[in-house]
Amino acid sequence: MDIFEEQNIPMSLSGGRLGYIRFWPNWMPPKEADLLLERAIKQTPWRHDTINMMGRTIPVPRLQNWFGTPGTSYKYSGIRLDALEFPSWMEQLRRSIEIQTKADFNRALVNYYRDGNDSVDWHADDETSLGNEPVIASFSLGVERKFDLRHNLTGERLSLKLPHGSLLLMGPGLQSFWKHRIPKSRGLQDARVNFTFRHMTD
Ligand SMILES: [Mn+2]
Repeated sequence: MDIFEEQNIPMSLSGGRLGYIRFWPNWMPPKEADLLLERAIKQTPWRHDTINMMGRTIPVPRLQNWFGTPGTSYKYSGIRLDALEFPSWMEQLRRSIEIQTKADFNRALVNYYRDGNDSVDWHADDETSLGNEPVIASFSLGVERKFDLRHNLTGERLSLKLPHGSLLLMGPGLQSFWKHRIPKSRGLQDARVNFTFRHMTD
């Protein structure tokens, strides 16, 4: 493996509150990633959920679905996602990512950013159901999007670009000390699909 395919990104100290990140910008070969993107867009039963904010119903600015142990569910922002069984192609992806990251995953939130108008606002994946200091692997397909990080106390900002086929491991500290987002990207026409693999107890 080319040494540039794996980068350890030191998150600056921020009062000793480190967030652990590992990044493989060229994790999946482009041709394989192309096929997987096409498959993900076609074969995922996309949901378009709405959230209630101050008495108003607002569509979530992206499509999504949730995979894991059937009969379980995941709740965030008032949305309940009942787990679908991993299709075999996603199961294969899950296992490859487990091998690369040496972590265990049994859930995936899959997001479809149809174009630059789709986004996810500042948040941390810190629901109690995800356990203490969750480890989350984020795999990106499709058009490159910006991934912003902001420290909760210092306001320090970091930005990464997440290209087609890249793998980002968000480790201890990242959800408790930082928020992250995918900002809108004006004029961008192309789609991105993102898988975030997580671990939850059944
Ligand atoms: Mn997130």
